[in-house]
Amino acid sequence: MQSEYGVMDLFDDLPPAPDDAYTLIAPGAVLLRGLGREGDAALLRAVQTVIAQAPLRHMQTPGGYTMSVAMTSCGALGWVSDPQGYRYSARDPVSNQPWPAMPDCLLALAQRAAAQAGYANFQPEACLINQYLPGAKLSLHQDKDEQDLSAPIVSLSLGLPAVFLFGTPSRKDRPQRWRLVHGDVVVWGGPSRLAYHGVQPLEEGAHALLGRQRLNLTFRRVRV
Ligand code: MD3
Ligand code: FE
Repeated sequence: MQSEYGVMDLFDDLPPAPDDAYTLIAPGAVLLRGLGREGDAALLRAVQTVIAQAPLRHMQTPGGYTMSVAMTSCGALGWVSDPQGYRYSARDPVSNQPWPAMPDCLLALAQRAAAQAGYANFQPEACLINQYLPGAKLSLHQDKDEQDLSAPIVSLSLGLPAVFLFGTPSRKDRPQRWRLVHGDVVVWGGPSRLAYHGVQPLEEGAHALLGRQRLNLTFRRVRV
């Protein structure tokens, strides 16, 4: 397989042959440019159905700050934060109800993306939905609260573009910057699964379908 890094040669099992939209951005991190663009209206409707049942909310960090990103979840598990810290929970603490089911079109897209990146049988239990309004950002962090670190995380970006920061598993390494636009899907697995990452403050703008916001969905396998 060709790649500008040549790193795929290090894998015993090569992922499927890349098409035009396949970009290896780091070992184990595959950008599928525009994979979510074609079905965007249906994807957005599905997200809006979730948000109607489990509204977006600004969570508190364990350090006592309020996040600028508003979040909610769907699927068997969702992401919650309280004074005890961050964790996955089967219920939405706002409603005390189970999270809304993961809509089929969202699950199907995540599974298709994972398969294209070389992960067959991806079964996400959680889909976290992040809403960025202009100025919202996400500081550099690792996602390590999932028990199953062998599964990738799949992300879908919708709406306004964002500058995504992507480092390595060492906080000392200076992150790369990638512009993620509407419809971009990225699969983060293998050596990239524990990479530090973040999002720069969202620039002002208006997207044709989503208006003055960016939505990011992350699909996660939590339990082994
Ligand atoms: C690389 N979200 O929800 S998505 C998050 O755009 C999160 O809202 C960002 O970081 C956003 O935790 C980035 C891309 C992403 C998600 C998870 C990763 C990249 C990742 C986990 C490991 C490595
Ligand atoms: Fe993250």
